[in-house]
Amino acid sequence: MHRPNCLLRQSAALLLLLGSVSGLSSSKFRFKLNQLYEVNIGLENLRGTPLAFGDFSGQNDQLVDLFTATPDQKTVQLWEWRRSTKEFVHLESADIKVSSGFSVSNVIPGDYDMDGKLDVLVQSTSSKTKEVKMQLFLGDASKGFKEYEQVESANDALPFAFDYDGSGRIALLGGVPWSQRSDSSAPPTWVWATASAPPAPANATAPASPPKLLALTPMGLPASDATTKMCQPASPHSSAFIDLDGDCRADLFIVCQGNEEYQIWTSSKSGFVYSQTGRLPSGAGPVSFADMNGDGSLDMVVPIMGKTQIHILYNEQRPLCIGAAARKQAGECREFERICEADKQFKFTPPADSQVIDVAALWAGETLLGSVSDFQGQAPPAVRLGDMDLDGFPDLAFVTKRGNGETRVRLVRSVSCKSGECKVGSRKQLDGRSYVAVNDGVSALEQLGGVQDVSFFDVDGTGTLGLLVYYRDGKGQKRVTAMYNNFFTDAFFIKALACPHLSGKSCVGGIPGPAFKYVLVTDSGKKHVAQSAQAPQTAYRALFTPYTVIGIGRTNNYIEDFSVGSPGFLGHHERSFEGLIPNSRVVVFPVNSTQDWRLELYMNRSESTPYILATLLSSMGILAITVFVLGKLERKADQREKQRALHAINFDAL
Ligand SMILES: [Ca+2]
Ligand SMILES: [Ca+2]
Ligand SMILES: [Ca+2]
Ligand SMILES: [Ca+2]
Repeated sequence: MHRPNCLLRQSAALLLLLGSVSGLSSSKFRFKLNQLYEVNIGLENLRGTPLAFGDFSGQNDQLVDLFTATPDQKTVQLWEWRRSTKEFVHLESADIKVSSGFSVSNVIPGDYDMDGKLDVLVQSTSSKTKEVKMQLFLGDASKGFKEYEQVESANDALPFAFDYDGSGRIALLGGVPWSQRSDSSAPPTWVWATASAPPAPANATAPASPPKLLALTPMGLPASDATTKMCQPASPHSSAFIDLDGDCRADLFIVCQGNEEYQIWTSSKSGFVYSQTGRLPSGAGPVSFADMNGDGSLDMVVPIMGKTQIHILYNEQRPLCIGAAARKQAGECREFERICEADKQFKFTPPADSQVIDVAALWAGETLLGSVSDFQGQAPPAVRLGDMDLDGFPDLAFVTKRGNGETRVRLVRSVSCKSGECKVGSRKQLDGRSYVAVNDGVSALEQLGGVQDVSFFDVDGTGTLGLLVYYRDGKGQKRVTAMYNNFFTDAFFIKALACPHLSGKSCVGGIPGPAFKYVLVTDSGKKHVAQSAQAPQTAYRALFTPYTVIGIGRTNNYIEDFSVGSPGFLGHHERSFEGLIPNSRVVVFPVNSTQDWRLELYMNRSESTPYILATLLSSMGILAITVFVLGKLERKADQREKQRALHAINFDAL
């Protein structure tokens, strides 16, 4: 299905029209003004901390369910999204209790056994010993979860999800495990991955025991890389599985112990190869990634905790070939047809040259919130990146604190720079962006005090990113609420998700590490390539949704080139699809050994669909009436004609 063909488009349009019949009566999220609205979506009764998003029921609708921890952090709860009532409902049968002496610190949802149903890995920490217990629960997509295996414990830092062997299966990467903690000669990084099934003994009568889905082994690296050791992840860390050299294949980004340096290991056919070590700004909080300047490379956004600065460290790669014929010959730029080509010379802007957003200059007297209060095993809240206005450039959401302890969610929009005003990067060659405070239409956010954390999510599945806000109310109770984004409902988007092809039709967890790279046209008509990543971080309540929302601005054109990369080591790790329709949901099933990737396209209902349907139905009605009336007139005329003919014959007979 390389090109979504005409028939597909027509049937999609028909489905869309039929779908909107039910949509005509739904007005839960119809608002008039361009602003944020706090919405009642069943979370009023929730007490606890949000942990992760996942699609438990797996209806392929890209609506998400929410995993939370109870206030005492002893139980994981699942809040399931009900389509009919448009609200979350606590699914009590899916509650998971953790062992006594341990507190839930994180969950990593995903399809661990590849049966098309969502499973969940629960990470809980002992505050006394720092042991991180990990339990894998397999889901049944309706009632809840059953414990499958006790995974070997980690020590202190939380392991995060990646693809170890290019199979599309979820594996975990972490530091020295609990069982090796006193062995000073133990390798610094370890992997929890699916062990290959042991061959059944020839004379066995009983079935072989089921394979371990997350068996512990030291991290294997190509023999050629014996010189540099992979560093042990810091605790807490913001390590990620994300494409950083531009080949659309996810690489490893590890925040090393001490929180001053990071290492990048690029993915290749032979495994993970050492690329570079870099420095983080001092006092760095959790690193977030997004293509901030829309040049096709994923950049770093680093808050300085408890201070007022957010640093943007640009990923400097070969630029696209635009009006640079000479450089094209020298191979200094990236051609449009080869947007998923690696640039081995890539590097990040050093901290001294980073672009800095000064929070205090936008909101006087406010600093970044340094920690989430009253949460054990915590990490500082990250800067959340999402394209709120769908213009193709990520915007920021974060939590600030005033001197008197009041906290607020703040939104910063990325806007274009006046030409030449902000050249960024170490050689001042990249186009930067300007960042402006969003102060209008956010009164719903202003009213919320005691905010602890925020994340982006698409509330009703229509493609605009709303907010999930975690706060403590006046009585100190842990609460969660949602904000509906009614600012920019007229811009276009693509919602993308890459899934393991083994899981068959349904897609619940996605796979770790896919990259989406695409050619966009800005509102001013300029072409550029941008990149997005699918849930690149999974430790420390990273709160990514399984799908990726990609803003494509107000140009209602087909997407010329939409490239998808998966971490596979075999054969083809990327494919490009042409002619995607704006406002559609795209589900890709990569088959890395062949070019047989499957792309499914779903159209989203737009605001005007009910009117189009009404117009279509009324025109059909008018046509039907016209046909009926004309038919009747015709019959009458026929009868008259016949009678006249009859009279004529009788007259002649006389
Ligand atoms: Ca499963
Ligand atoms: Ca890569
Ligand atoms: Ca970039
Ligand atoms: Ca934006």
